[in-house]
Amino acid sequence: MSTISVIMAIYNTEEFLEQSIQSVLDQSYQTFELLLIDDNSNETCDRKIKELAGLDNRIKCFQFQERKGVGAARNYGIEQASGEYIYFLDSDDYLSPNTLQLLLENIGEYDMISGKLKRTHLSEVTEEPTVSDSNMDLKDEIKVKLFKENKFNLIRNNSVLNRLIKKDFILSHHLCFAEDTERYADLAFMVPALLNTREIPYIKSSLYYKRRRNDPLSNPALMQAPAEDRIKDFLHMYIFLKENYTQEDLNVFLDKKFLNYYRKTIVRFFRINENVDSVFPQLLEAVNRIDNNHLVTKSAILKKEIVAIKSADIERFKKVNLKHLRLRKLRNAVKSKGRLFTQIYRSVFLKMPVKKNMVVFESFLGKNYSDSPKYIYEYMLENKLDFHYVWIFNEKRKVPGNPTQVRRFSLRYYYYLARAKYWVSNSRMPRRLNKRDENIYLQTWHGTPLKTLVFDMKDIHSADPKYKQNFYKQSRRWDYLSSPNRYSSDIFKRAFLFDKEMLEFGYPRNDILYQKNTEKDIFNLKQKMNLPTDKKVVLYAPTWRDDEFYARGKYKFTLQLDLERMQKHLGDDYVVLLRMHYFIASQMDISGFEGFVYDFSSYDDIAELYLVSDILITDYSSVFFDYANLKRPILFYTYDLERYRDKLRGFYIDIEEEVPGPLVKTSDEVIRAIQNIDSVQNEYQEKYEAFYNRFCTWDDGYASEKTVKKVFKQ
Ligand code: C2G
Repeated sequence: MSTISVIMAIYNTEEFLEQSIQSVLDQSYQTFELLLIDDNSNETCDRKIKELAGLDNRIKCFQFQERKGVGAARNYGIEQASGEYIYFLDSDDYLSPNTLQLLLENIGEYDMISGKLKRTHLSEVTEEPTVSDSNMDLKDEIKVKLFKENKFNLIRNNSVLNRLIKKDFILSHHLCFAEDTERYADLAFMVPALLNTREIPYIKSSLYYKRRRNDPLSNPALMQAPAEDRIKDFLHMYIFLKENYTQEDLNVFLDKKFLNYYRKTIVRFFRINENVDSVFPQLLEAVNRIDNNHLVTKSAILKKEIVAIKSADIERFKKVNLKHLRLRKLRNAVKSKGRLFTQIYRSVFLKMPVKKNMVVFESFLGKNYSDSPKYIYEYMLENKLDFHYVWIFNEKRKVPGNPTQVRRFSLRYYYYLARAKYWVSNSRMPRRLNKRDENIYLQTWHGTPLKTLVFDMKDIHSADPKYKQNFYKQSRRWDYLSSPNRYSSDIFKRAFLFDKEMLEFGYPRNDILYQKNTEKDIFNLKQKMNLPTDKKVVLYAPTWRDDEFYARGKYKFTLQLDLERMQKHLGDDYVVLLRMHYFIASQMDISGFEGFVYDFSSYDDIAELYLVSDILITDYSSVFFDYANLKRPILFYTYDLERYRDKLRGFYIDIEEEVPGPLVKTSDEVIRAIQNIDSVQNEYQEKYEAFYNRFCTWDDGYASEKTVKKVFKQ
């Protein structure tokens, strides 16, 4: 039995380490040693390494006393390895159980064999083939790369990962990683490896999961470092390889790689003019090594730019580069209407002066007239404050006070956002908007958190994998943040990394629950909604599921309430209002239930629905924190609690202990609880009071007033 030495360089990856190591221990091929090279990680990570090293006596630990980088750590691993084969695994990645077996079974006389690299944001991937599945079609899927084309294309991803390599081959060609660069160190290893091989087999079902880190701020991966560092490493490696190897096919590959990288990354980096100075000397050194023949097919402007760099005249280069950037902008602008508008926004609207008395409001991404922005606006309107009001909507609608209405992402949208001094919104605004120095941005947010938020979240299961990164950038612009209770303030500070002014006045959106909770107002509302006034109302308002979507922002929802049974048992006394979350794109089918079920999913303001309903059914939505202000009964229809809490999101409070109502799992339990709602209420009275005291005492009907006085100094 041959031994595989799995080499893992580790630097501060304690949160991923266990899974990574476990995936090696779980391999179907068990003759291996696992070398952990700790590149001077922090204490928490050290502790984790020691703890995990005790799991199995095939794990061997080595520790650097100072940080040397991944290249040095891997080279050290090769020196220490006793196996006939070497395999590199990064300490935040993990393997499918049969990866090593498949590689070893098929390497034969070759020096190296490759498997497939899959990128993922998740810690768990389900669609892995099993050993027996993949054995069946093994012959078909092993592709031997014969290098008919340029063999260096094999390292388009620059990486040594998921390749099983014979140790003799490494030693006889003195293959080692670069130690003087943090990134691209693999190329120093892979280039001579390829120069010395004719063929490399590739086996598709041997899987390596490469983790895309979703939190580049708290714990960046190497490639998530600032652009300047990455560029400098790239240029360094390009120069090194050009200096050391002259083979024609390698040179074609390297120049192509350089020019692509230049176009895609370096030119963008130069959008800020001063950036040129920091990399110019190294860039000049690199460009001097380009073979002119490889420039022939390139665009005129790129050629001109390369010539300008070669002249070593930085001012001349800056001029040409500026032209290139302008040309690019123009090309982008004509490509789509959206881009054109953004260009006009940047180059025209943002140059116009800011209007001191203009306020732009947006609620739930322009979907409706609701939530705290609505109540702040109405307070300002009723008190006749001297402002020009603008609302962002997806469609035109009737709104009191006749404000200016703009369609989201229209040219007017950009115009008003550029000119208004104040922005009031309950969710994030797109990154492409620039906040100006005079701008004041009030973020009202949209709920007391039950589900973990942003930087408290681990894996991101939603349709937007760049969520954390984008959130961070977008939330840096918030000047004020509304908070409904002390609990939320504490979480917002941590989970949003928010350090500006928290408005601890309760939620403006809940003012109405104190001001309009009268029989007369409720009667009027029911009439406005065309609801029967002689029946009790049950409101069902669930949240969305992060992993069920058609596309970004368009989530699926399958109704799990048995409407037929509900009608049979409750139909004489109750009507049911369905209210889907604003992300849900699925249409509710309520045909056959007319007069019993009403779909209020596109109704503007859920606060009005709270007022007319006698019982709320929800799940993990923040709606119950608001509804509790009314002290009316709440049922938690949590049919997928384990999956939602333990896999998708995680909660801040113990839902089984702390919420002010029962957790029910079936339609029958929902029906029974409604039939016995008085005894449910009695049973939960104490918990309800404790809940109210913890989450609802800041709401008193005056949050809008206090907010306006603070933000608008009125
Ligand atoms: N909402 C609604 N109808 C629903 C669910 C929610 O109108 N069926 C509104 C409520 O105002 C609610 C808000 O959208 O408070 C946020 O909805 P959540 O279900 O709590 O989910 P999410 O949008 O993910 O926000 O801190 C709060 C969290 O960020 C949750």
